[in-house]
Amino acid sequence: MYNVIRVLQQLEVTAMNRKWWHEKVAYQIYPKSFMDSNGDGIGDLKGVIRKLDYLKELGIDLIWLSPIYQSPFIDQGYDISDYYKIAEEFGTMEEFDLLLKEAKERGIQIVMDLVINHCSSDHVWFKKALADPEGEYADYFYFVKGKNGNPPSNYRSYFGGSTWEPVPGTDKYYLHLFAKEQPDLNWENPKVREELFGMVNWWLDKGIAGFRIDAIINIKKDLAFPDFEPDGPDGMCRATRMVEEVEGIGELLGELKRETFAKHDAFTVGEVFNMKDGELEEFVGDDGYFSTMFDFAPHVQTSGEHGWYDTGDVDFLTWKRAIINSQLECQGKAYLANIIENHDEPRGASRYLPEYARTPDGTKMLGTVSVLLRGIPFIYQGQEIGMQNCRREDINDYDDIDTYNQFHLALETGLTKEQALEVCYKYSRDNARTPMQWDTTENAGFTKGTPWLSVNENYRKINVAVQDKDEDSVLNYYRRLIRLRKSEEWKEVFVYGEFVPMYEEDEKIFAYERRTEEKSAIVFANFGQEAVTVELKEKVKEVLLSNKNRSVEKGIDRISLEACEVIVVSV
Ligand code: TEU
Ligand code: CA
Repeated sequence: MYNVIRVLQQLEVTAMNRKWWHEKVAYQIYPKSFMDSNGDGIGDLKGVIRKLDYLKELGIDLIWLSPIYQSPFIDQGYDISDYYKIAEEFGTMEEFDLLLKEAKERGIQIVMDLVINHCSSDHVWFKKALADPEGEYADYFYFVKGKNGNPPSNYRSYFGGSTWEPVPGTDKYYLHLFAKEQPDLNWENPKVREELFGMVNWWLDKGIAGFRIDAIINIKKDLAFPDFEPDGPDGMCRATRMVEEVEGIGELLGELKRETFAKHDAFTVGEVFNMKDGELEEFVGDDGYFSTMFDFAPHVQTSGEHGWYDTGDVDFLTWKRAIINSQLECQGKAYLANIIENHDEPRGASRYLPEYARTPDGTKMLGTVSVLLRGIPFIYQGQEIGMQNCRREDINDYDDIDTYNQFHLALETGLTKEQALEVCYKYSRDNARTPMQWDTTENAGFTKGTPWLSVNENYRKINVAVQDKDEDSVLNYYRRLIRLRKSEEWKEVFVYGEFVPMYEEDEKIFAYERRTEEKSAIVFANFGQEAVTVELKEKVKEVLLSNKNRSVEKGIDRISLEACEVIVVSV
């Protein structure tokens, strides 16, 4: 009977159609901070090309490039002024084509960042709109009449302040959910959709594998722009209130997919926050709008209601439960993208590990539980060497619009400058944007010039060159971890196998099984400070991976784990 149930469960969890990208391991590059080839202090495409062999050796199949389009960089490239041009800071279109070719030769595909909720206020569309607020380009944006001398509604933008900015010389305002230099594009206008779809197809025709799709949940607006109950002393409410309430995004996303991605069998990963309950399959099921989307559930569970200043520390059990819930919810329905950090988040090793575990062993443990989950792993540059948050004494040492905003917000609530800087140290987006740490030479080998954002001083210890030579390093561990996931012997289990949580309520142990009908592997991690013993129902066959170079006796069914020890065994 048990076996029958097992087989049925198995059929259900593997019911999804197999897709070409399911087996891939992805890597996010933040180009500005990856590798500078010409000494201007800014990472560039030639720098990326130079490091392709490094990525190949790590086991990477897909590279997501954060935006490389022409931009005034008000929001570090997430404000695009020409979708068809490469930012000159990063290089030329010829260099981009060379990158595509060189990557392809190494079996690596390129995924671009698609920022289409908004463009830059420097985009020619917006300039034309401002020049003629009654003309056709005004309709590319949301130009809306104010109410009694006030903006049309009381929305607070993601980066603070009203989402409405006056259109000079008129009684209208334009909408920007992010910075005022990022006007929102009017998705209700068929011409806008046509322009955007044409652009998406142009890039896909070039041979990129697909897109990471920025802030996409925001594209549907309630054109009545209703006010909502204020949620702060500024009398405003988060603009997400409107985004959460409005219906009808599905039509837009369905059309986007039909007109572009579907024609190319493209891989797409959505940045989707605030999806409504029950929409999982519609978004990322077998025939969803996107191939996959990031699992942010474990990342938002401590998000402050008002900002970084009231964001709580990660509680192990809450974090673990969020991951387990996502895993179970998606089984047989969707294949999520798993991360521990990205360019908007603090470093995972600084955030999810308790202080005593912020060591190479702890970092390997965190990487293991994340990379072996069901779903496509996205490793963020520097994660594979255990890069950490970066402390700064002066707010001017940051270069991020949201960090400035959050710093001032913290001061306004009465925090001292020191306390506000501490908040930035914990949550600033620049924690993940410091230059990649390549070696022990000045500026971590990232640049021969002055880096646009100063390097983390710990680069002398934490860097690629030193770790490359050390068999026991975080880097070499990550190489083994990825190799295990992709190995002929185990990929079926780690890519398609069922996810079964173990020790679910335990406050120190993170454990789960990945299994198919034929095979099973179990991950045990001890996030606690004391040794623990775990028990297995079946007998251990072999150790597949260990951060303490452990071997265990074949046939045992109890394993004791030291603090910060992780072990992957087959049973
Ligand atoms: O982020 C979208 C997003 O929802 C942000 O609110 C995110 O939570 C914020 O960065 C937290 O500080 C995307 C990009 O990933 C981000 O880098 C951009 O700034 C943003 O869109 C605007 O394009
Ligand atoms: Ca450069």
